[in-house]
Amino acid sequence: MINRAELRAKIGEIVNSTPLVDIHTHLFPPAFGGMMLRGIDELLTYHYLVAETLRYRPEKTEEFWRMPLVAQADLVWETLFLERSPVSEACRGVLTTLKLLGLDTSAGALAEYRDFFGGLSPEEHVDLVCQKAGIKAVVMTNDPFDPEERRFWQEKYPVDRRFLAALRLDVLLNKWPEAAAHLQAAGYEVDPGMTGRTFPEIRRFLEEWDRIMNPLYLAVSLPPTFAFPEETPRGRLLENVILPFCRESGRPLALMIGVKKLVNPALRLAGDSVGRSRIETVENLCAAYPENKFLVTFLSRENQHELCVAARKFGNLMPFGCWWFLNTPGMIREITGMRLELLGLSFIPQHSDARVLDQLVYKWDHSRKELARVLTEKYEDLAATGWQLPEDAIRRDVEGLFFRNFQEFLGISL
Ligand code: FIX
Ligand code: ZN
Repeated sequence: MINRAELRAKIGEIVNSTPLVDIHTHLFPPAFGGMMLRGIDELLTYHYLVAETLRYRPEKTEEFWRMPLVAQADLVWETLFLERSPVSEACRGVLTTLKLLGLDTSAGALAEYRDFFGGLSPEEHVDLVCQKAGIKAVVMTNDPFDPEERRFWQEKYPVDRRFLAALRLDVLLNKWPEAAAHLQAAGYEVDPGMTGRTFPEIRRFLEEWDRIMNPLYLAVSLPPTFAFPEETPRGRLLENVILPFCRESGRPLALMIGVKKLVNPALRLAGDSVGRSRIETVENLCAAYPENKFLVTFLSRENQHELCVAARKFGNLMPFGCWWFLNTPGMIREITGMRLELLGLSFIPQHSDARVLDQLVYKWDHSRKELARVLTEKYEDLAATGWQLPEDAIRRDVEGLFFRNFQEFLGISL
């Protein structure tokens, strides 16, 4: 008869101690200067918390954006932590991070927290957070159309091997006229009508940035209405440039589907919403391009089950993460349980989407807790059949979920 308490404890220990690769973040290493966000004021002004704060103070929205960062953080702290209990996932996350970094959350002393973070060099801070969160490496979101970021790449920033690149294509695929103007200015022979040498020149652009960044994958976020095939600039670029490049370079294409951009522009980065997407689009791509590899995450809860079913049909489809509005304990449990039941261990359970270095501490603490809960339930069901579950089998499974599935899907070793 299994000893449930022993099994539960063993699973928890393995999940909490297994290092992981965080396959999608918006983090940058210290070499990227001001693009690297860290510390309590950046934690408190995370766009999730800005949206929650402005719900209580909608009249302050325009004024909020004119405030200096510290004043914004003070307002968030006052609104969400002092005037009421910080029960939301994003609020709880700030407190989990402070607690796990050894700070006294009962004091509620912002000045003390500011002193603590102010005393850490960027390099020390990365070491501390990666150790606390059990991080082997994070994958960044790298935009070759961003003038600030482009400068760091062209200055050949010193490499921190814990920060891996992903080539982000949102401007190219979702804002073609802007991208065409940028590419023309950069000396590529493209035109908005996509005639002449436009496709081979965009291929040259991709090859140039692939050489500079050495990205693990190419990525794009897409609206719920995303369809393929599609006679649009996006559809033509995918068919004629992106998919051939990914196939020939061996780079997966990450499709992050279901974002309704700026439904409330006044909230800026916090203004995006969610819509139910069409699984047929993913099925069409996986079926028509069997040599291509697709990392896919949907933003809508309603797309999760059909993503699992589609992944059962296509080995070149790798579901990943509980993205954004789905990165909550309840959704992580629901989605991970569904994936374990339909896909076994052939998926990537989570990514943090962290924008602030310190978020890795809470996002992974919270996710590891929920993953351990769901895995325990499934292993208990297994053990109840008499199946043996030695520790090294559980460790092998968790390493698969936390980094091996990703590196095997990429066809590399991280
Ligand atoms: O497209 C994306 O990478 C999204 O994750 C972001 O745009 C979003 O703002 C975010 O950070 C969600 O967690
Ligand atoms: Zn993201």
